[in-house]
Amino acid sequence: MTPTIIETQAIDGQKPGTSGLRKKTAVFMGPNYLENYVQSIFDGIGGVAGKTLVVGGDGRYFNDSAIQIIARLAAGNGAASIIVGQNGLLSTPAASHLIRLNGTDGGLILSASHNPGGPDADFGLKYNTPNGGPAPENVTDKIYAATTTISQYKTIDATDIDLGTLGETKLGDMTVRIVDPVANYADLMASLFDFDAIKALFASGFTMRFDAMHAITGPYATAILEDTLGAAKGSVVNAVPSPDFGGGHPDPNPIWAKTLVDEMMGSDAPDFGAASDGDGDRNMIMGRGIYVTPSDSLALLAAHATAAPAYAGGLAGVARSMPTSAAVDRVAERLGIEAFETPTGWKFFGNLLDAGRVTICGEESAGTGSTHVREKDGLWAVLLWLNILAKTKSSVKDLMQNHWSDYGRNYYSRHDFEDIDSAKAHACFDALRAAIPTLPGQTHAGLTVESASEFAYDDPVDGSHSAAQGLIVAFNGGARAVLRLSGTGTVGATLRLYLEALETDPNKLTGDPQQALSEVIKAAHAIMQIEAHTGRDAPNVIT
Ligand code: VG1
Ligand code: CO
Repeated sequence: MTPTIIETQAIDGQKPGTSGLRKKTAVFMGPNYLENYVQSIFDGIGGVAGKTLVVGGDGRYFNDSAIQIIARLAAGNGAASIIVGQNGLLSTPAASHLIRLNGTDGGLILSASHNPGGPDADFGLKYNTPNGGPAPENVTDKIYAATTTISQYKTIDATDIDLGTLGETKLGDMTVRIVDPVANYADLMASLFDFDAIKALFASGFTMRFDAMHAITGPYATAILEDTLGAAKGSVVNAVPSPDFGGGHPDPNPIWAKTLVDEMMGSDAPDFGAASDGDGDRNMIMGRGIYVTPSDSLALLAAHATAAPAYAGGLAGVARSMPTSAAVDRVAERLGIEAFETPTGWKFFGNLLDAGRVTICGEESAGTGSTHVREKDGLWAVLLWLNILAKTKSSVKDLMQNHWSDYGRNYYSRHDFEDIDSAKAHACFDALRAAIPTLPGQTHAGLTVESASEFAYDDPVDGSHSAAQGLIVAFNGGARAVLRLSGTGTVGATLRLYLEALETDPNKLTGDPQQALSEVIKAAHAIMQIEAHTGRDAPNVIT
């Protein structure tokens, strides 16, 4: 079938951020916006003629129409085939798995992840490479360059694909395979974990609540937790993905998953609570009466991973993003394995995972994952926790408290100042950057600055260099404050202030993090002058 060539013009601002391109839905639906970006992805990766791609998304508003447009462009560009989740749905980790399982030339994931969805909210698109992981910077740079010089795109004249029917069809000369979004992923999970032990745990009366937040993990969690592992019916709530996530904000943290937090802190709390985000790659973990901070969850999973068959032979190494607490580093030290510190964003873990240098990695933003795919994976983290709970026969609270007694506790919190005027946020950030040389030796709120630096990363596998990855102020005694500008927002700017202090006194391990960090918070504000720059004296989200 002869492709149709459509003339177009470059559109400003199609620059991928921390995880793909995210914009207001209306922007993505604007004339040629999606078409330009998809053609630029294809051009940036050297064309898709004869190639196979996985395509799927988190089901947010515009997901299905966008897939039809992408399919026509793929056919117009001569792709051999596309593998699409039924009804256009695929969680991000499931898409990563399908890319790897089928040895495809990568995939397109439609999601703005934890950002809200709907006609007035956010949409996003990212390209994942053949290893199943988000495209690294050298690839996204080429894609962005292509968006600035594009003059035409190739599509075909064809009617929509029937996304609802499983099986193979044709779109022009291209084969379209519609697959069950859950089945292969569920098989993968069964191959990693001791499902019999988890079944026995549920059979013994263990209770859990999983909040899918009206997003993509609903069908996955229902199939795996309830139908396969025997969690009581109704354990999974908000399980039907909706285009606007039930009007909510599908970000699994104590603010947006407050209903779950209230239940877990209440008198009738289940034994275990969890939630995932819009596209299924994040996790929030709770026990009865306890919220597990993502950095602690990463450390605990690393310490106990051998409970699961997939990791019984031990871990090759671990990695965390720079702003993530150092709790996992001390586990690695004890285990005698390597620990890596990478910039924010999953794309930086790919090389380490591919090279077999690390087995488990994670971020403070509730992302945890392993070698099984090349994305963070919310349900995977939940299942590893369940496997550990089944094997140790401990409660979440006991596991965490024993962990802190053993290793000390890295008190940790992230304060987000969202929706700030972009110029003001950048001025605040730039002022701190400029002050770096003068900070060491200064004392604020009783804390003396030991060092201040801007984080840069040299990838130990391919040697690539990534500059400007966040500002670190380290204090004597091991506490630190980190400042970053978010790369996933769609309006204004978000300043993220990450706070951490290590406590090893056995009598001070069960305090409130905001209390334990109060000196660091004061010192950070004195140094960073966030209020003077932005007019905001308090964060609007604390995790
Ligand atoms: C945020 C998180 C980061 C995460 C990224 C994508 O990025 O901080 O850790 O990898 O979102 O997660 P930023 O640049 O806004 O801080 V997801 O689940 O939104 O794809
Ligand atoms: Co996500």
